[in-house]
Amino acid sequence: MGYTLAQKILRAHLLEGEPITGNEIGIRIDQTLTQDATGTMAYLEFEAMGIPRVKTELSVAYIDHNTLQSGFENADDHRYIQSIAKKHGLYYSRPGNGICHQVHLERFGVPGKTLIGSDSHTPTGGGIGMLAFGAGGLDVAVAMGGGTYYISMPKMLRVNLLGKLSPWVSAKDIILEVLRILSVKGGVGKIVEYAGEGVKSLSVPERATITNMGAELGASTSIFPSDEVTYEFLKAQGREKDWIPLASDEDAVYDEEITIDLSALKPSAACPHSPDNVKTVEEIGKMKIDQVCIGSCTNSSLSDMLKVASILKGKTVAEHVSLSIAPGSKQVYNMLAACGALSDIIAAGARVLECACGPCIGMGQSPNSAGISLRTFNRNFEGRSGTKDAQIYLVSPETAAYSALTGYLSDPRELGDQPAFPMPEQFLINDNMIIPPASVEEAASLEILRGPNIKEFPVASALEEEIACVCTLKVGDNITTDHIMPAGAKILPYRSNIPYLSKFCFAVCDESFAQRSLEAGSGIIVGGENYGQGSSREHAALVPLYLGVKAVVAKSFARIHVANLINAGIVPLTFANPADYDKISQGDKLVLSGIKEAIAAGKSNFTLLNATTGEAITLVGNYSTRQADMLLAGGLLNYTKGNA
Ligand code: MIC
Ligand code: SF4
Repeated sequence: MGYTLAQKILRAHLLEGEPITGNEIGIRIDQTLTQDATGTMAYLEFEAMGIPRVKTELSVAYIDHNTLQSGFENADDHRYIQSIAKKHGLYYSRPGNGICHQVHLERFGVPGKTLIGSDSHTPTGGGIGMLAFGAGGLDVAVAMGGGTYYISMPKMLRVNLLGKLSPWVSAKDIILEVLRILSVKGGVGKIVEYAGEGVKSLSVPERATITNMGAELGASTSIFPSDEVTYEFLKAQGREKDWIPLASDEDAVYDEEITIDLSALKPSAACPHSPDNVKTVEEIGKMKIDQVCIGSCTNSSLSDMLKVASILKGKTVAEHVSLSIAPGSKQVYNMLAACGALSDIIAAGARVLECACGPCIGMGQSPNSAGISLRTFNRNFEGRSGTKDAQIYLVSPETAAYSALTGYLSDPRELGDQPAFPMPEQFLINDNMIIPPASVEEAASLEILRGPNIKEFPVASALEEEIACVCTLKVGDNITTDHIMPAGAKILPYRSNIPYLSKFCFAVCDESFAQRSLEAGSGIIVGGENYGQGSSREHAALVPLYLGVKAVVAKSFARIHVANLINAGIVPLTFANPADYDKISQGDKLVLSGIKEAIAAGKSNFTLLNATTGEAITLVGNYSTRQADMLLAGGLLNYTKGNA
């Protein structure tokens, strides 16, 4: 029996465990990346491990999220990360050089290698055949130190692509279709592999748009084969030496398969407030819009921008619309300038932003009250834009640019014939904004530059015999990390200041949660399905830890978040019977007696007593031995110290 592409890469990197679906396996990580919003914490954790130099083949620290410097905080964090990178053996991508995933694809990604990044969209690397995972900062810190990365062996899902896209229909419309079919939970526990004759017709940036938004499926990662298209891309980046051909075996066995006929797809949009709430532009109908934002790690490649420029050329953005455009990298920006396309963008009235995440993470460009915003981004969670009642629609660059001109959500197929946008034979290569690490000798004398915004981060204590506390919060299905620990321009500068951040924990759902938790001293959170979907931010575990949260009981969890909870020493449990969710109300007194003994004994069923109602509820916690030991020790840092 043959193997799928992902299985082959996993097997080639396997360090521990049997690669049987659902088993915990440990793999070797070749490359890591961090961005600045999660990076500061990841490097504080790396420092706490006391390892002088990264042990990966390549580690890169990017600055792309917290680029708005409205106080000293972000600039201080940039300096801290820069000094860490130089001293500890990492490459440093300076602010202005671009969004981590776009730059990594252009300059560093290698087919067949493993990559983990402290950002949930790290699977973008799957566009060139890398096996790339989003992870919490602590997991990335461990990998930088040469440690094993653990995942539960995923199921394999094949997406069979047939035919070719019609003019003005885009890679974004493909992944929106996958999201429509599978939903934001549909990829949980799975690796999504793209295959079929349709693959050949997709360029690397198009493939990367698709693997990028695999994060929104909840998938462990997504991957395309490495073929001639990949070769041409790497060659144009001056990196043909990095290319190897990769594909799944003919007789590979998949757990699931779906087929998409590319020629049948139409321009689509993910409607508020979920990336899987997908309808075609036709179905949504004529809708007046207030804002259009083009960019983000999903859709900011040169080809995306060239399409946008050609649509905007010689026209003017509709009077009632604000259009912002952020090219994904300095390479893209520079090439747009060199070929004159930037001039078309500027002339049309677009507000050109620096190469960074920007509006995608609420760093500026929040829409007007109840504003309708079309964005080429990957997430439209409530409040994420910075305007609580804004209505965000996720669309392709083609739909975005054309709609910006008409002022209404519009179908770009109305534009008629589509010109060709071939990939350049040679990208403009200039790595002058990537600083290499210092030599080992030089590194020894380098100082780490710390600003006053860096505060101590919480570390759990060893698990107690029993957890007895109040349910301090009960929430519903699909709670995102943007609910748990919101981002945005006002809060993001405090990612290295957990006490300050904690004031905003769950503020989108319940503004009094933080205060109530501090007063209670300890608590249990109860959630529905897919709790913790979205970003990789470990702050969504560290901040609740700081606020005394001991356990989270949910119907199901998102992959990265559950790993972050365990790393932090918070016990994640699911309901044996999801209907028991109704047997707990906020404010109930809950008791998990004998939890320590049960986890130590390797049990997977636990009894929770609702002391307020007197009802007993069965909970499940299927921990590997390593995870159980981490929970007993009070998180990964304590566990690692204990094993040192
Ligand atoms: C996001 O898109 O939500 C982020 C901001 O990139 C996060 C990381 C973070 O919270 O810093 C992610 O996707 O992991
Ligand atoms: Fe940045 Fe948005 Fe991509 Fe997250 S999703 S890495 S905030 S561009």
